[in-house]
Amino acid sequence: MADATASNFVTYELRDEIAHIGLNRPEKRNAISDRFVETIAETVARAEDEAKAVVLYGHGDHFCAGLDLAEHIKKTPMEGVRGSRRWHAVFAGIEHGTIPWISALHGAVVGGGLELAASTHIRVADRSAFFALPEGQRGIFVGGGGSVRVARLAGVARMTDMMLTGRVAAAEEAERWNIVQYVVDKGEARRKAHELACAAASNAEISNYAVINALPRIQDMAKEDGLFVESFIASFTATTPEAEERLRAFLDKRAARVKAPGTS
Ligand code: 1HE
Repeated sequence: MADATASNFVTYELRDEIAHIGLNRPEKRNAISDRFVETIAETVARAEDEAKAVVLYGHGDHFCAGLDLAEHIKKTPMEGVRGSRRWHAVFAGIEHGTIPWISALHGAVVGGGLELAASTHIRVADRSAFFALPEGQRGIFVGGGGSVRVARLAGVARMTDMMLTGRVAAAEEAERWNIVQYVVDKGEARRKAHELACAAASNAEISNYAVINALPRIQDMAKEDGLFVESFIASFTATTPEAEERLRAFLDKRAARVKAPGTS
């Protein structure tokens, strides 16, 4: 472990150029207050400066219990709007930044915690993880980007069910619903997320940037517009000096081959 630092709400350490960012308010199940959001914003900026990828996890028994409900009582409508827009801006810094984020999920991944996880690029859950959107039970609505990101991952029908009925998904169910991409044994999510982050960090930076920024935007475009944009990004990335070197390394048999699963 190198450069381990802890600030209010978040721990940060750099391992193999991967930033490990830990939500650190376990006594409140990592519920996100206004100050907590600002700490996340500062940590996003630091990771962008120093790391090639990020592993995001939660300290204690849960990833994140969502919005700090204690703080949310007695807000004015405009304070609510500003708060929600701030979550949008900070989470957009994750989703549309320059480096891949992998979230390692365990315990409760609920409300704003699920919205935070949905703004990362790959989600790994251990078998203790459970997923819910209890906003309806609290008399509120998603405000951290869930209606866009969770609905796109799981589909509007599933998200509607979760919000109307309080349905809670276990890790395997969340994998079937496309909310998470990997399910691992209890306690293994952070190790698996680090392995995936290292794999992503070994790619060309410009390819990673294109994957995390172009792919979601292209999904929002008409088919022909998407194909048009794709051709420019393909050409731009393929004509960099780094691409030339990586392509040559493959042709000179200096680069690893793609291997079938289960072979070494
Ligand atoms: C909290 C919060 C919170 C816990 N805000 N304080 N999120 C929710 O509706 C989920 C609410 N939380 C829970 O359902 C449970 O706490 C958990 C399933 C996550 C964990 O259960 P457990 O038994 O381990 O912990 P606990 O005893 O319920 O909570 C421990 C303490 O954390 C307790 O405080 P204490 O002073 O009595 O010790 C809880 O009050 C506190 N705590 N969760 C504030 N969320 C941008 S819009 C997003 C909208 C949403 O996120 S809505 C969903 C909110």
